[in-house]
Amino acid sequence: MKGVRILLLVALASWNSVNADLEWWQTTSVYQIYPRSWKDSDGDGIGDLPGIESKLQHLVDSGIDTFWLSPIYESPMVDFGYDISNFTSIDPIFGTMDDFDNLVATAKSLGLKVIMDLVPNHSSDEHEWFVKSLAGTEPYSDYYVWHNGTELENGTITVPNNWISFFGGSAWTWSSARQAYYLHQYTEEQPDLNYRNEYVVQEMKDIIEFWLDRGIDGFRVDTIMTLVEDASFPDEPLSGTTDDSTDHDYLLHYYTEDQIETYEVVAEWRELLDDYAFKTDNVTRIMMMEAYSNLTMTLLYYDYGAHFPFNFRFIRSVDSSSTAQEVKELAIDAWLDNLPDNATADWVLGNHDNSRVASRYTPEQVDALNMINLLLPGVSVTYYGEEIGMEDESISWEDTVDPQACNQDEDSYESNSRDPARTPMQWDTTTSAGFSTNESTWLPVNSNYLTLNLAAQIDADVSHYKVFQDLTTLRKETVIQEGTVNVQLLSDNVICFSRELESSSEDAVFVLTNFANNTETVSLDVFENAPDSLVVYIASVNSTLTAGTAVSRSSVEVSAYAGLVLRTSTESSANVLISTATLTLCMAFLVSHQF
Ligand SMILES: *[C@@H]1O[C@H](CO)[C@@H](O)[C@H](O)[C@H]1NC(C)=O
Ligand SMILES: *[C@@H]1O[C@H](CO)[C@@H](O)[C@H](O)[C@H]1NC(C)=O
Ligand SMILES: *[C@@H]1O[C@H](CO)[C@@H](O)[C@H](O)[C@H]1NC(C)=O
Ligand SMILES: *[C@@H]1O[C@H](CO)[C@@H](O)[C@H](O)[C@H]1NC(C)=O
Ligand SMILES: *[C@@H]1O[C@H](CO)[C@@H](O)[C@H](O)[C@H]1NC(C)=O
Ligand SMILES: *[C@@H]1O[C@H](CO)[C@@H](O)[C@H](O)[C@H]1NC(C)=O
Ligand SMILES: *[C@@H]1O[C@H](CO)[C@@H](O)[C@H](O)[C@H]1NC(C)=O
Ligand SMILES: *[C@@H]1O[C@H](CO)[C@@H](O)[C@H](O)[C@H]1NC(C)=O
Ligand SMILES: *[C@@H]1O[C@H](CO)[C@@H](O)[C@H](O)[C@H]1NC(C)=O
Ligand SMILES: CC(=O)N[C@H]1CO[C@H](CO)[C@@H](O)[C@@H]1O
Ligand SMILES: [Ca+2]
Ligand SMILES: [Ca+2]
Repeated sequence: MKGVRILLLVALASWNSVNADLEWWQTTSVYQIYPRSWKDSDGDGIGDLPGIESKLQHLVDSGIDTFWLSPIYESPMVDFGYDISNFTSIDPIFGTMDDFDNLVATAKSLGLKVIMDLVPNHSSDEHEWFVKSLAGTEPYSDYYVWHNGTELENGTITVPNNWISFFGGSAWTWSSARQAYYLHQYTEEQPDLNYRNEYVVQEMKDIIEFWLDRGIDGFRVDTIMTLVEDASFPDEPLSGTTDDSTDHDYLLHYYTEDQIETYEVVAEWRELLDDYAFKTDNVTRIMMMEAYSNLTMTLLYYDYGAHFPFNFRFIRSVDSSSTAQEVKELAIDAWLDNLPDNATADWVLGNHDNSRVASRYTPEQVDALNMINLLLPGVSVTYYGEEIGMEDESISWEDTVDPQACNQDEDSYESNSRDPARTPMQWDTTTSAGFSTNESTWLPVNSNYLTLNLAAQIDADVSHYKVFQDLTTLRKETVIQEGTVNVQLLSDNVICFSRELESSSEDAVFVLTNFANNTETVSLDVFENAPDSLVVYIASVNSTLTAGTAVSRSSVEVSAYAGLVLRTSTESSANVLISTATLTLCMAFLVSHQF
């Protein structure tokens, strides 16, 4: 009897959240944890795995289904873990392999999926492979992209071509040990791996399997667009957008990015992931791609087997000065209208390489943007701290640690620094915002933590966090998981999208977001199915209309930068109906299987 009850509960839980036709990942909400900054368990001022494990309940409380860990691998930390010296071990700063296994076990017990960062483009120069490659030891000699250099007329040997690193300056560094140049699209301590070498391809597949065997659910793949370069090493053309010949933007990256061979490697990984699921439990393991490429080349990852490439349109294509029309066209329609058939959309507002939402846009827009992120179809991706609207902190030159900023000087570092968006998570008002018992942390805690923190937002009647929780709860309803989407511009400043089920117009959800700093009154008449009267279901914190307020379809007041979710009623009648239906179905199932 106990077995039957458990089965019934499982059936109930899964019915409410997952449609039989959709796989777990297609509607999942992803949360990016930057491990150095989330929770420190041992007081050294740096976040770690036991710290993360101790706070997983926060993800459950926030309605998050999946978390992605930025790199925790062994690393000299030149690029904070994106320079890996051993792809299958944990850096002692973050803990041990046992700590990792415990974290995964706890995550599973809480129903959370775990995604690891895969950094295939390069390793650290301290990786054993590079050390052996430098020495010319086989089979490693060809593991990296080596070049003898170009001989000038007077006999001088110089760099192979004009390629520039993302962190500025030539992408080639001379090795006197090997008497050749090696390629590094990032820092010189991050030599690019050579995917034209079959051993390298196999090594990376073994690494993928190693982590799958430890129970993870997929990978977020770092800087995929730079994986393979043109084998004939041609100079890249000038972009004409900057005169600074050391700046990565000085060139158009026709030969170092978006090569078709890169996509072919991705297709092989997809095959591996599918085979793995088939061999084990038939639960899909996913691959999400980080590529700052143009729309065509980004979407092409779908065709080659990525579950989804990150949709960076809200980061790269629009900003706080964009009009509502630009946001609709460039950030929303461009993605939805160009997706391949049956592809799963995704929405990303921020990450550890970009200013926080509250700073890139305004603090007032945090809730409206979270509404877009969490209520449009497909996957949502939330950077840690965005659920409470954390803000960038300005970091002094002395405290700056990001290599991309340290490469600059005191006058120019700020525009290149990614540190302001990487400060510790603001849990509460205790020492270091509850992040660490150490008063000194690897990056300073934002000075606003006494007022802006999770505990305060849990206590408040109205807060960014409360809005976030309401949104993730709504997100689990069928109308958001499966409903159609219709995006309309209601005025110069207000975008509205509806989510509807064909079976029931009762459940329709209308999401209005005002991109201007003034109140707008709009009509929903363009939505033919919109009922005459609606109720505010969720409102952003400074909205003049608050949850529970009745509104008429022909005149809805949306205050400055506000977001509103409207429905026919404040009750979610759908859930009650579904539960009853599920019970009946479950009973039928139990009876038919003669439990
Ligand atoms: C506190 O953090 C600083 C670095 O921010 C570190 O130097 C110090 O050792 C830490 N204190 C303890 C007790 O670990
Ligand atoms: C990585 O670390 C593991 C565990 O310490 C070790 O067994 C393995 O040989 C290392 N691999 C490389 C390539 O250094
Ligand atoms: C590079 O130089 C080495 C030794 O100097 C030589 O064996 C090799 O063939 C050269 N490679 C190319 C592509 O010219
Ligand atoms: C060879 O020519 C290059 C480019 O013209 C110049 O920069 C370099 O100084 C010359 N080297 C010698 C030894 O003359
Ligand atoms: C996975 O699915 C395939 C095809 O439906 C089936 O043959 C196989 O037995 C399943 N494997 C497991 C472990 O369920
Ligand atoms: C996108 O990038 C590819 C590869 O660099 C290029 O061929 C294509 O013309 C670009 N498309 C647009 C619309 O810029
Ligand atoms: C899209 O999904 C539908 C329904 O599952 C299926 O019939 C169709 O073949 C799919 N299209 C593509 C291009 O995969
Ligand atoms: C909300 O309004 C109050 C009072 O006008 C203001 O102090 C606060 O900054 C606003 N907060 C947000 C997130 O809009
Ligand atoms: C919005 O308008 C208010 C009142 O006019 C002003 O105080 C505030 O600075 C404006 N906010 C932005 C982000 O422009
Ligand atoms: C968003 C992201 O993860 N960006 C990373 C891309 O790869 C480089 C090099 O590995 C990192 O420096 C970035 O942080
Ligand atoms: Ca620590
Ligand atoms: Ca590469």
